[in-house]
Amino acid sequence: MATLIAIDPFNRIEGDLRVEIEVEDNTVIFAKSSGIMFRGFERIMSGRSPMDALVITPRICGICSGSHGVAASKALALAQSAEMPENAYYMKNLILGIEVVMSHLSHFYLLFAPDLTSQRYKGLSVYEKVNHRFTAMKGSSVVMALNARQSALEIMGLVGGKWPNSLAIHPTGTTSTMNLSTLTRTIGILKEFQDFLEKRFLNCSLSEWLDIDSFDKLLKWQEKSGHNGSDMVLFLTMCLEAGFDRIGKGPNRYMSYGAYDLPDGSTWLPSGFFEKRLHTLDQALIKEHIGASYFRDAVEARHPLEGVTAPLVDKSGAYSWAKAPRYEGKTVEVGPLARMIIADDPLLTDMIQQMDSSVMTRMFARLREMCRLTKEMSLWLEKINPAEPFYASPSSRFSATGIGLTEAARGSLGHWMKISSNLIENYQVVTPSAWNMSPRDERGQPGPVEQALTGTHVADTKDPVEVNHIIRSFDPCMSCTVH
Ligand code: NFE
Ligand code: MG
Repeated sequence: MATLIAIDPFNRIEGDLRVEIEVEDNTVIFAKSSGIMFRGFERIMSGRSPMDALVITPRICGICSGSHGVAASKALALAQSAEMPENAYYMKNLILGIEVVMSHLSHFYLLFAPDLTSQRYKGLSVYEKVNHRFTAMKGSSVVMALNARQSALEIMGLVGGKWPNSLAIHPTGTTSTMNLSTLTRTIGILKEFQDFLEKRFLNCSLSEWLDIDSFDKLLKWQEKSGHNGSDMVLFLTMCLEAGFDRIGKGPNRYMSYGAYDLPDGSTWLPSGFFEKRLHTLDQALIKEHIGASYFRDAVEARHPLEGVTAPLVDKSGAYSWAKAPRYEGKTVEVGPLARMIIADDPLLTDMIQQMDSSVMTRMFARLREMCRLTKEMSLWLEKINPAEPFYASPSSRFSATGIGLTEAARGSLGHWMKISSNLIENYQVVTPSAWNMSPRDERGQPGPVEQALTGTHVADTKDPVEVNHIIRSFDPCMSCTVH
């Protein structure tokens, strides 16, 4: 007989998530991911001035407000045909980049790592060390990571004015600026953050770590560093001993909108849809489905520009306040793993070929991106010229549609707005966790997390720690999902 396990609330995440699994013969045979609270931000937006999106949408979430600000500003920029001075590209990239780095750091040390200290892992060679470094709030590395996070927050203050809910992000640039003194301070604080990564997290230079371009080389680096080395070596050893490379296989389809716009019209991270190989991304192929979501509509799926948010609390068969976004009708995974594959990161591309998508590859992609971004941010800082403008005068006229696509810490984030008579007629937000934590669609296709959980071997149904690892490897945020 199947055992039903409900994890509700799933702890240490933003927002309210309920996960139900059915376990038979120690194997998950069915999984359900539910967003259990409705927030209604999309309904709040109708009838307001388009520029209000810059103030309201960041408040969708306390941990990715900068990403929502960037998406809203890009949607407005398209609707206004706005142009930005060069400095503003780098300022916005720094606001987005520092938010993502801060999020990845917090995810690893504060959200994911506490589960590694479980009694379950007593037999592993690294158990004592993992407990010493990663015990919640007290572990020696956790304390240091909290200090590094403080440095990241200071940088955010310098580039974005405040966090969360910076008001500096605009379609025509940033209202925050830098002079020589703030620029020098920011460079210094970023160096402090990099010091933490190099001394504690990696125990080698950022460049040496980023030069590792295959899984074989990663294992050689691990051997050379030894167990006393770094948090990264410890985590790598733990992943392999505990089998994190064999749990949490997702849909193996990935999407990235591309992010970090540059003045020459390119982006630092490329966009794409990956299914067996890389395809050009076309946002017109996105639809949100509502078969198992508490919403009513005459049709089962719509492109976000035509999206409808009409709650129906007692809808039969529904189990989530999240809609179910699909690309060409297919489930796709978004997030750091998707971005690293689409950016052709050599280490992650090799790892995914050797061990498929898993808790381990998902975690490594996130940590890899944290390191890549830290290096890139120092280059963006060098490009800022305090003597040049950061902001251009905006136009007060808007065309009929605005689309703002970017990459938040957890994955692809899109804002779609329809404007008529200079007011918002419809505003639809599709967040990363809506993609990853989505419920089934009308065809019964499970969302990525539901799929990743199904088939998992659960050693102890009273303490399903494997299930926790898999869910957390996606870094869910439910405040965003149900917005
Ligand atoms: Ni609420 Fe967010 C991010 C957005 S949702 S955290 O990153 O957008 O997944
Ligand atoms: Mg939405």
